[in-house]
Amino acid sequence: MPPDRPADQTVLITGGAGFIGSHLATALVSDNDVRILDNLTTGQRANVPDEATLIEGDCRDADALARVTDGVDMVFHEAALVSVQQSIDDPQQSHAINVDATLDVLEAARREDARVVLASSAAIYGHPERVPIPESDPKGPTSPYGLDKLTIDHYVRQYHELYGLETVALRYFNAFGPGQVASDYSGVISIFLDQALSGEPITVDGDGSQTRDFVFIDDIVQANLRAATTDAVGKAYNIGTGEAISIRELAEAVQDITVTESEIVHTEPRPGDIEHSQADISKAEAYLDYEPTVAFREGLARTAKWYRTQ
Ligand code: UD2
Repeated sequence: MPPDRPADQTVLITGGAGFIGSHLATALVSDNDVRILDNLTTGQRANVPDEATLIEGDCRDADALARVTDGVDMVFHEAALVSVQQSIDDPQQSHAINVDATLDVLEAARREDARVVLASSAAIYGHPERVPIPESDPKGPTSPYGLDKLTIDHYVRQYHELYGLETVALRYFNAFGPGQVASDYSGVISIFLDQALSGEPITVDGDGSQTRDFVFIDDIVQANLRAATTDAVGKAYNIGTGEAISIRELAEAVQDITVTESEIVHTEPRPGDIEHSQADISKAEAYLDYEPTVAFREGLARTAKWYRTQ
């Protein structure tokens, strides 16, 4: 069994000032030399741990990328345009940030012979034929975001097959936790907590029967650490919990945990929304020894606690 986390490595985290990247940086800094490349569009300098080196720049800036990848052993590529809606509004921008930049990162990694762990997404499945979804099921992304993630999910595997580069794609389901800042474009948990803690109505799209597999940030980090050391490279893995809850249940859990007076209101269903999403995580369990450790209610409580301090 390989070690469960990297040590004494020179590591680059793109998007390391963002939600997932900064948690990953925090987990890695004590045992590794951590560099972060982030253009600070959505990421924040304050998220970056003191021991990490932040280079402010874009993955598509050849000079900045060459500088941060010089001598690097592994790259966690978290930088992305994460909003499905923004990708629908501007597919070219999504392609540039999500695909072109990833190719630049892959080329730089190829020069350095560095392992690449990619942030892929459950969005590549689109409307699944069944849940839980195994990795091998059909892909039918319903947004430019999903299509872009599918493209790079393929690219990282191809870089393994064509050039022998050690690559792993992690298909994140709905990640949440402290540090995920609420905005029109952010995940539903951050939006609901923000609404509940400011006494605003909690806005459930449609009847709220749609379901999601919400995975707490600590488990997303765990999956990345395992992907960094595994021998089972050249593969893609679902990273969720294997469980799903409905958006209505989520809204009620948020009411409960925040002890808010906010009411739940139902708005129009979101056009093209995915009805059910739930990961089959048996491949990650088998190859990465990945195991979800934070139960949904506990993760929600920890996230609510963080929001209170904001
Ligand atoms: C999320 C990610 C996306 C991708 C995907 C993978 C975000 C913003 N998007 O898309 O990047 O990785 O997961 O599975 O994290 N909803 C409400 N009220 C609100 C906001 C949302 O009811 O105010 C509903 C929404 O209609 C949907 C569900 O909550 O049914 C989840 O929405 P989301 O935007 O958090 O995430 P999703 O699954 O569309």
